[in-house]
Amino acid sequence: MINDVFKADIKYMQVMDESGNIDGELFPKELTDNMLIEIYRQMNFARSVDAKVLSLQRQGRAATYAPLLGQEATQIGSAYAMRKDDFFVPNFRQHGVYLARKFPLDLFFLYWRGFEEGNAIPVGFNGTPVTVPVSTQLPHAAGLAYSYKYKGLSSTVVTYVGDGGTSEGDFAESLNFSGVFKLPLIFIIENNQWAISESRKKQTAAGTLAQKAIAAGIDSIQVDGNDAIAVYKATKDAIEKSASGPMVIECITYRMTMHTTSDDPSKYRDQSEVDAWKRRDPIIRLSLYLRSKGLWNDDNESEMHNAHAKQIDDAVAKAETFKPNPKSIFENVFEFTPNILKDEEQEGISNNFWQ
Ligand SMILES: Cc1ncc(C[n+]2csc(CCOP(=O)(O)OP(=O)(O)O)c2C)c(N)n1
Ligand SMILES: [Mg+2]
Repeated sequence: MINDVFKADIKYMQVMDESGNIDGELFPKELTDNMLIEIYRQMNFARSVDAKVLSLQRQGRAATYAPLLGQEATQIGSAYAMRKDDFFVPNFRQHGVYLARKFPLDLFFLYWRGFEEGNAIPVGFNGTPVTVPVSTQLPHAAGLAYSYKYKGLSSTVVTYVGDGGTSEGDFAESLNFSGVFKLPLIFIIENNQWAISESRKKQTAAGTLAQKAIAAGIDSIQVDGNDAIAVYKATKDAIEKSASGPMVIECITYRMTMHTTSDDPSKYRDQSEVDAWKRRDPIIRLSLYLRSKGLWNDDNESEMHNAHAKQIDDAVAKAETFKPNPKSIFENVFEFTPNILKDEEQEGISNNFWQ
């Protein structure tokens, strides 16, 4: 005989379509008009900050940068669902989450100017620094979630990984560990269809990335990652039940521009693909909804952009006054500075390198 011993399916959720129409059954009851306006503002703020860093980078005033353009709904929708005491563990592209969780804007610009001092997380900001080695943030997230559970705290850890990052061993290991120990951990897969020049299609033969959770005994869902309301709802629902275990949320979104400022996507993908995704722009969709309800108009839009521009310019000006201390290259590397580094530091002092 042959019996089925296991069956599973993956659901896809969208609450707001590309024209701003809402599925009333799924719309979260607690989401007020003011909250939606705030989500819309945060998405615009993230996009404006992103454009600013890109422009600074092109002028030689910022370092290599990974833009978030197109991924605002995934980042702000999930950030907005998090509670203050929840902990955020990013990779290198979640600028929108940092900003929505009120990371100091001048420190943000400082880091992307190339100064590690900007990556020093202020006390009370529940998040880890930017992590570039792909998926290495995930075992840390699992460890944090384990510690919350061990200490009997009710906080949830929300971590982010790209589509490419789901091919790493660290992803499978973190899923497995959090499934076994039923950790309060939410994995947000930011499936932006590309891992530098490697397409989602070539990344894995799996039909969805969400289904990778199944083998670890973890619930998962796929959501429209350009629909801020769907991402908010999926994250909120997952946080609410995180005391009983982890959850994987695959957000279907699109990286609208280059991987980083060192990349040229025209070498490996067609403009027609990018154009097709422009119609699914997460900001336009929410704007259509708010305007259709009489909650937003052109005056609100220009006032918002003016206020954001001022806030951004002030923070850039502050970040650009920063004077690095060259001696800081010796700090925070070893618990005790080895003699060879002490000698180098001394040599620098003798030669006035630090003046
Ligand atoms: C362990 C490791 N391998 C390779 C790289 C180089 N690298 C940086 S980002 C990236 C692709 C990541 O793609 P994805 O996980 O989809 O995230 P996205 O950049 O699309 O947000 C690679 C290969 C790295 N940083 N770390
Ligand atoms: Mg990707």
